[in-house]
Amino acid sequence: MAPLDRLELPPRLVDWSILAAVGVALATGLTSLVSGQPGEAFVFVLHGIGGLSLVLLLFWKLRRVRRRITTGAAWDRATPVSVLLATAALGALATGTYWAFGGSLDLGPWGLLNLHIGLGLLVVPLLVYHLRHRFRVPSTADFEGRRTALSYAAVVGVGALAWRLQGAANALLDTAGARRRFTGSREKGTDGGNGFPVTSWVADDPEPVDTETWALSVDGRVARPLELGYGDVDSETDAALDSDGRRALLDCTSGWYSEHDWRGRSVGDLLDAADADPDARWVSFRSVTGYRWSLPLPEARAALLATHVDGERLSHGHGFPLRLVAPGRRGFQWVKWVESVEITRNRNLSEWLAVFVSGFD
Ligand SMILES: Nc1nc2c(c(=O)[nH]1)N[C@H]1C(S)=C(S)[C@@H](COP(=O)(O)O)O[C@H]1N2
Ligand SMILES: [Mo]
Repeated sequence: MAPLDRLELPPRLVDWSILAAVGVALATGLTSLVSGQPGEAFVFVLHGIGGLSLVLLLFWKLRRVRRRITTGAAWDRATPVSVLLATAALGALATGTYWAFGGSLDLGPWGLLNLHIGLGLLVVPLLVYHLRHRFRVPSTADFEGRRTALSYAAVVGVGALAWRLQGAANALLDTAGARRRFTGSREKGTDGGNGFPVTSWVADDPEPVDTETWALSVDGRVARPLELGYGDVDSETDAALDSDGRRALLDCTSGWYSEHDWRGRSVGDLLDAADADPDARWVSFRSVTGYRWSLPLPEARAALLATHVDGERLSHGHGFPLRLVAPGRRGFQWVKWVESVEITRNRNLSEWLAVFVSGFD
């Protein structure tokens, strides 16, 4: 306690630093959901350091305001929301830290990371309300002094050090947290065919697709629109298109990853067969449920519409008859039960909505 007492940070500076650290944690947290390439690992590192700095700053802040909360007479209109805000923030920090150390939680269709994301998002409206009632314009006096600068550097330094120690402790104890990918995800069911987890949004739960009536359409900015039956795309049968294989890793934002040998149709071949407009820029993949996602044309050409995983025909849960395999993209972009490939000039931003509400009629 004594060394912390000597590190005196002016209250306003603590408050502003908390705001900055929350901003970093939120921005990196949201960005992390669409980051999966090794070059984007820094997003996850910053998220960890931002979160751990926040633990320290909140400790300071709560020490300062605790009497305003424990003394009933000091409560005003905004206090209940402030208490909720502190609860949500501490909850987000606790779930994030617990995850990093290998913890899990079974909440039916959701897990610990979903709870972490939910609490983190809950912080936003509560913080906006809190700021509307408690915001004070800072003065330069809040930020002056060598002592302040030193204390401040110590906070960030301790945050980064805590992050390093967390990694070392995980490795030493060999926790499940030590075996996670740079995205934080843990391995499940690699090379085991259809045996890996099935993850769908709650409302995205179609009936098994009937290949008698199912067809894949390839249209939009193409000279020759295609309509293909399952016999035309099945990589087990002889068809007009060659089958293609690829090893790729699916990394779900709910915290697991799985690497497999996928086989199916190269999207590039399909686009060639349909004579796609080379000036088009986006390829949209749509599910029978309405769920959809787009990839830039060059990336789409290198992607696969898979019929098989590790030599097994895809199960219904994994997207039979056809699912997108988009190497380097996060799992939610790997559209299942694909029935339409559309080549477009501009990206259709409605897909951001579709990934959340598809399946609702
Ligand atoms: N149509 C559709 N595709 C979908 C989803 C969905 O809910 N509906 N879930 C996505 C998510 S969040 C992930 S992680 C992967 C999971 O694929 P899997 O269920 O085969 O493991 O599929 C993606 N594709
Ligand atoms: Mo996912």
